[in-house]
Amino acid sequence: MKSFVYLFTLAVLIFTLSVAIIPNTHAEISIDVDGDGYTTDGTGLGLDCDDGNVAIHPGATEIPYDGIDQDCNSSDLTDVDGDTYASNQDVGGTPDCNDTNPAIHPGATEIIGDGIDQDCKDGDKTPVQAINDLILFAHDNKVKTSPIDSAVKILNDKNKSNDKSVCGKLTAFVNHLKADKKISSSLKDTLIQKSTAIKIALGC
Ligand SMILES: [Ca+2]
Ligand SMILES: [Ca+2]
Ligand SMILES: [Ca+2]
Ligand SMILES: [Ca+2]
Repeated sequence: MKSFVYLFTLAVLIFTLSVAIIPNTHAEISIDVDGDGYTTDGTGLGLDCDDGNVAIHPGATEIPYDGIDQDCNSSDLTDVDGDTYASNQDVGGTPDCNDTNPAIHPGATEIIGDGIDQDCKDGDKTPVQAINDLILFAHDNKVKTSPIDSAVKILNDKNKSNDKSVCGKLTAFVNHLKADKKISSSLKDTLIQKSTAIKIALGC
């Protein structure tokens, strides 16, 4: 019995010593090589996605379009104005022709005749170009345009005094659209939106 107690005590002593002497190989080693306070194991100020660059860490100033993720949010900044369209400096996707203005992007509402290309397509439009495009778009969608067929001629005849008559023609076209039950509501909405934009440009 004595020898058993002796052996047991010896075993406990050896185990205790081994735990104390052998280093824990699984322990995390916190590293902050670049000294920005962010580490490779998330201790300190947080996890650093590049421990070799002091300008890269969570909360760092993001530099747009450089292909580098400075603020460690997993991507470079390619949409500065936050309109969900990446800048034309970015490769791929639908480009934003003005990444400092959220009202300008592909598919945005074009304000006719203001000198600015809001929808990033074909530049700004004059009211005449817009009516021409409206007529072509309507014909492509098999919609009759008789109320506005003379509008382009009226706006192009260099006689400003009759330009306002186009307002009435556009109103008649919109009423004709509203009454036509064969036109889908989405197409109707698009045509009415385009017509309304031209009326605004003409000061109707
Ligand atoms: Ca860093
Ligand atoms: Ca960047
Ligand atoms: Ca934009
Ligand atoms: Ca415009």
